[in-house]
Amino acid sequence: MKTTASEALFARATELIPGGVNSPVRAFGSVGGNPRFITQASGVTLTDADGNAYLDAVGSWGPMILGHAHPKVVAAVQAAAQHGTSFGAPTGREVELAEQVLAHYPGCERVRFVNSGTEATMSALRVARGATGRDFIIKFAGNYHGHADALLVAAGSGALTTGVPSSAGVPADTAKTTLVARYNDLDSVRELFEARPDEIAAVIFEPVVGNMGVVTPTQEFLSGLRGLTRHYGALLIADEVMTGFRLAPGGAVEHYGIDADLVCWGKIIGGGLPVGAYGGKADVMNNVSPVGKVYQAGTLSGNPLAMAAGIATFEAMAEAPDLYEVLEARGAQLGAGLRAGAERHGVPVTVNRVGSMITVFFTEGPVTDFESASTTDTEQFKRWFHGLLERGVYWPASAYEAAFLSYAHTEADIERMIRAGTEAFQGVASAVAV
Ligand code: HOZ
Repeated sequence: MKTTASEALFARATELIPGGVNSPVRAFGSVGGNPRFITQASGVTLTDADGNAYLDAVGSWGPMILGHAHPKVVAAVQAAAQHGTSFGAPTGREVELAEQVLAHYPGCERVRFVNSGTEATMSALRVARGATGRDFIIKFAGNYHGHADALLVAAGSGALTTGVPSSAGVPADTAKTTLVARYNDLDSVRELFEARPDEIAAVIFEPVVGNMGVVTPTQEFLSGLRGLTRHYGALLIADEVMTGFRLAPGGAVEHYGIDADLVCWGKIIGGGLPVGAYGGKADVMNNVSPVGKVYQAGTLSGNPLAMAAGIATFEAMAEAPDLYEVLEARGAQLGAGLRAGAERHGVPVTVNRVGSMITVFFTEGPVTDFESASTTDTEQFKRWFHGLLERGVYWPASAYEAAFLSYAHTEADIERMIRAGTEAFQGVASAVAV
């Protein structure tokens, strides 16, 4: 596979941009090799600067639930752009998208649009602190909620991939207010509440973790979190940036029946344009300025192009009544196929999946929390990743990220992924045997 154009671009980029990328995992640092510079995407296919085509399993890390460059979304963005790209003033599209988001989350009565998932979680925390008058928060090891100071403690995703789960540059006083519990372990949460019964503003969590690879919650954990937060007067914040509108129309909140006080979204609601949002009950959200005293603002918040792309995405999703069945069927097919492929070549793996989010951990498992996720063999993953890439399958370049499927993936695409994955497992097995 010729990669000279990507190599030349990466060489130029590294002289201009730290690590040559604008988001760490893209640099291929943990898997080695040269990142592919993408020139275009359509449906399930990515094309790089050398003209190589890849079957995509990343889906821009979640937004592309319909596949890339969906005609309806592209047309909506083009039409919106003709009328201006930013006004810094309210628009009807914001109202329309807010109606769409809230209609799917009956527990939420107000929503505020921002520009990224990071802004959404950061703002939700501020609301929780403003509403409760408390400073401390609880997060879970290996959960990732964007790169705001308070949340870059024991973080997953790129922070975990690059080995800096607790970032430099976060003031010690800020990090001190972030308490870290263990995912799927209620006792670890209870202990933190018992030590500070009146000081914890909120528990923030990924209802399905996508950022230490896919890790699912137990029902007991979910209902226990609700019970503990209620008992201690703290808010429960569900970070649905990855899972919102992906696991079900009402995301993980609907899928698992979670009663959250605040929900954060991103990715799908912007149809691939930069967007985030946070919402909740009116009494909680009315703490936000200009109604309340919690300040949060943004020149590009509610941007007309992002709103248009989000609305068009919702319309196209509504026109696909079998959307969630198809996503589940493709996910199940891929999960079963990869498990069988690994078994055929004697490679011990744990495949965690919910709907169209999936991770292959190179470990016996089970993988239920950060400690067990960390047992994945990153050398084996690396080999497997490159095995896929050489065979034209673009998988997340990290052992600790989720792959995302789309409605555009056909059974035949998944078969192709399984074939490539199985051959790549053979490569892993031969390397182990040497
Ligand atoms: N850390 C992001 C996914 N969890 C990756 C973002 C990107 O590199 O685009």
